[in-house]
Amino acid sequence: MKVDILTLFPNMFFSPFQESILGKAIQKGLIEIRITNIRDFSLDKHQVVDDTPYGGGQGMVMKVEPISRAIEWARSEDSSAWTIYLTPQGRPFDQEKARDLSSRSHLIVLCGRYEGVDERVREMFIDEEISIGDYVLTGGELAAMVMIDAVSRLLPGVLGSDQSAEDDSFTNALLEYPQYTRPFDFMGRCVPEVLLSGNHAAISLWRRKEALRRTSVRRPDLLAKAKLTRKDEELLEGIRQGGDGI
Ligand code: 4HQ
Repeated sequence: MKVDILTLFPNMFFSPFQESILGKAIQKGLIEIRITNIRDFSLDKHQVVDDTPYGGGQGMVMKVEPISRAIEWARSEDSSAWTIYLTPQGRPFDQEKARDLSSRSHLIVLCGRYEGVDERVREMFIDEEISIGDYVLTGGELAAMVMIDAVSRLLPGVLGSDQSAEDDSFTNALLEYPQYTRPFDFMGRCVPEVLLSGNHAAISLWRRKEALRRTSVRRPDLLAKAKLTRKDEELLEGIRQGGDGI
């Protein structure tokens, strides 16, 4: 997958994309990320990229011409590229959207600063507006990193064989079960015995029950949307009756 990032702050991306899983995916050539400074596309002598809003009001608006040139340049290689603008006004990002985007071969991601971009950028050059959540960031850069991270790990070969994208929370619409590693006893708090039993069926059942418990307590909205089996309903009934922590 090719990803073009258009930003006024290219340096923000260097370290996050060089580390760990994403860094390896880039090294392996599974993802190709190109970071471009929108300022390079200003033809202005002083490389101006923003201006005051028509109608007055506070702050600055990102100008349409440098952005349009940057997008056209990024797109010139293939017209199939999908252009995204990150904004709180966009559609909320979720795992389903991550999966959807992971099937594209070329993303162009526009990061806004200040009061955002001239409306004509959105009308003429943006295919989709996405929000990573109902809060206000200082710019679209961190939002772009969040989105690209979630999309990248779904690409074939990015996660090692010991990490599965399919097992995660949200892929099966439930929160994940609790995890433990050594020591068995930490200050008197022990790991649930079933996890040491070697009984894989019992372990799977315990994990499913704990995932259901956690989801019903913390995210009942997710539980309502989840496709539950009859066994799941039984486990939930057990949780409700058992009074074991819920
Ligand atoms: N911003 N999800 C304002 C966000 C944001 C979000 C990006 C701040 C765009 C102009 N982006 N700029 N939330 O808060 O994506």
